[in-house]
Amino acid sequence: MENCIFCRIANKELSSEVVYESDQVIAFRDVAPVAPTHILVIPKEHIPAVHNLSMEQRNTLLPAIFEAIDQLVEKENLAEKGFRVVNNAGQEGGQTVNHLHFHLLGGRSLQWPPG
Ligand code: D5M
Repeated sequence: MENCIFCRIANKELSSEVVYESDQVIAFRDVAPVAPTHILVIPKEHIPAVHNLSMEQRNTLLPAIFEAIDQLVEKENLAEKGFRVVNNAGQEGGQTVNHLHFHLLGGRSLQWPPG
């Protein structure tokens, strides 16, 4: 989608530190990390937010996204100490980029509840 920053990253029109890529998914380091590991995992296809996924996309894309997360947890050595997967949806959910993405956070002790 034109003017979508994450579509531009997925299309390699905008540079980013890519840490994982498959046919359907790309993952890259967040430009403003809030933890030692802060990776964004996104579908290459433009989907605005998690509640916009069609049933077919839920069955195909979500497994592909969680396969990426699984591999990144291994690669970043996050399993032993723990990590967090976050999806912000909509304005009050804290979503600032309207292209579905999952934050993978780890490498420090994470607090709960979020603000
Ligand atoms: O998270 C959106 C996240 O996207 C936020 O943590 C900053 C990050 N971001 C924004 N632009 C870029 C680029 N160009 N590269 C890497 N990361 C980026 P949200 O859940 O929507 O608040």
